[in-house]
Amino acid sequence: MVQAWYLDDSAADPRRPHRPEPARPVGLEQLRRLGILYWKLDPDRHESDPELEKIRKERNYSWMDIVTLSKEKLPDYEEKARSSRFGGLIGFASSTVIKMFYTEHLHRDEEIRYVLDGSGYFDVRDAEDRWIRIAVEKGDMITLPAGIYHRFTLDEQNYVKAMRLFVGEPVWTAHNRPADHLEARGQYVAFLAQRA
Ligand code: KMT
Ligand code: NI
Repeated sequence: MVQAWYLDDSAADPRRPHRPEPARPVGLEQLRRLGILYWKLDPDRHESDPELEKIRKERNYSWMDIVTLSKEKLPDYEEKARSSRFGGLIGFASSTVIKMFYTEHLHRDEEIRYVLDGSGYFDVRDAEDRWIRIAVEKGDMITLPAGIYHRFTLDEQNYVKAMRLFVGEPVWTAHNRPADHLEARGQYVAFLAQRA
């Protein structure tokens, strides 16, 4: 099961777990109330997995690619035909890319990731603006709703290989905080209020 917890206040390396003592775990139900969905899949079957196909069909995740991120390496495409796409980030040093992921931001669309190998941390803001850390690892598929403030970092393994999915043609634009004027943000805040 996916592990999540409230972040501690330490300013140490973000790749460390930052689990407070005593622990402050966060469950799947709490994540669901923030609009975050989670599935556990078998990544060894990702090329022909009926479970994955079902999710893609139900949620209209028509587009996909696979990216690899590591501390040393540039974002890398397995499918060379799509090599022009890394949200326009091709050509940046990998440390720059990784810093961009870790800058708090939101998107106008869902962020859907399926971890095929390796691991990492998605940090998301709860309804009271506190950071929750979600540790994703091999087999974890997660969607962050449009308008949620979040960030991503590799963990101490420094390696993740993930499928990115999208409804229609992908738009990777990250709107750094503050981005409260965006419609997607307004809609997300309304969604949270309606659940409170
Ligand atoms: C993103 O947009 O934050 C990423 O693609 C990070 C790597 S996927 C786990
Ligand atoms: Ni993002």
